[in-house]
Amino acid sequence: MDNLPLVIASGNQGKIREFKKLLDDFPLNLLTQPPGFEIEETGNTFIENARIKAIAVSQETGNLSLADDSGLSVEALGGAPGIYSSRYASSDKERIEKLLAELKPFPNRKAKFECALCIASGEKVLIEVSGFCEGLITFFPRGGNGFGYDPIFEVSGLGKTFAEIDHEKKKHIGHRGNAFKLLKPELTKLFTSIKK
Ligand code: ITT
Repeated sequence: MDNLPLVIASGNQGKIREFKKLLDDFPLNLLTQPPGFEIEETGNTFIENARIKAIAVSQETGNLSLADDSGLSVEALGGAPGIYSSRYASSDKERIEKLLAELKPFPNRKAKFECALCIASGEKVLIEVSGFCEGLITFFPRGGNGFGYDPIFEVSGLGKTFAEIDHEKKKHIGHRGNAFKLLKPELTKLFTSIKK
């Protein structure tokens, strides 16, 4: 059987790089969404936004699609930036600076990354899962790997930020990797049902 086409419904290159590694083992023909494709994220939760993106891209392309809605929720900021993580400021650098400035008065540095994944076929949601990773917000950025808020997120119990560990390690302990652990068996079932 030919590899199954799956469109990664994301314009975020950091996420796309991680997806490519996570989906390595599957007989998939990974495609990117049409250039310039934009969809308004009107949901109130990560899962709602993942659903909105997956359905829109699947309807646009006629292929199965996989969307990720993710973000960082900081306890002392009442869960902000949360679903607004990418809209919090206009570049990774500015987002990090803004978050460190807002958190400055608070001794509580606890934070949590969440990743909701959705696979859709047209308007139909086939799989949805969520993964998490707990940690602390550092006082200064550390490390050169990854993307987004990685340099200021120190993983609980590890003493290193996401930007100080490699892809392989993030794949095992990160929120996206944890969501993928739940997605994998469902994806295998989906392949089996499509082949029948
Ligand atoms: P798409 O919607 O096109 O996928 P986006 O960047 O707008 O791209 P989101 O709406 O899901 O995606 O926003 C997620 C933001 O949360 C992202 O831009 C990062 O700033 C942050 N984020 C998510 N996962 C992250 C990770 O693994 N490491 C660091 N930052 C992350």
